[in-house]
Amino acid sequence: MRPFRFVTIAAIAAAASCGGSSSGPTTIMTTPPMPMGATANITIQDFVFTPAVDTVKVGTTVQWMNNGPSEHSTTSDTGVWDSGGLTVGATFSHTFSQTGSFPYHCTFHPPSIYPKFVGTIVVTN
Ligand SMILES: [Cu+2]
Repeated sequence: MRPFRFVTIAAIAAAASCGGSSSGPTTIMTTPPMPMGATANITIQDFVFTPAVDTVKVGTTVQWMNNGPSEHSTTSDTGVWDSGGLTVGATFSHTFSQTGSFPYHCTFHPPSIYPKFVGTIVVTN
């Protein structure tokens, strides 16, 4: 990978240096290579997150969808993310870039009243 990438950059530099004046658009990828993260889906219902515990790899984007009928949120217990109010059918996504265990709840139906309406995202390498 590394030798190929170096050669590619060298080729682009060479092309740019001998181009001199701007002769039309040059196609150069400006977006750095991003790791293709997986996605995981969690549904929110009255009153449960499914799956309640989801183990994902670093870089995974987790998407919550509210299947209602009430308005809900997915809110990190430690302030890592907060969807705010999600109406029926609304989604919220968060990409996990660090390992750890991330508990969350719904601010509209707090664990003090709905002790089983909680979830945890476990992020591993
Ligand atoms: Cu709720």
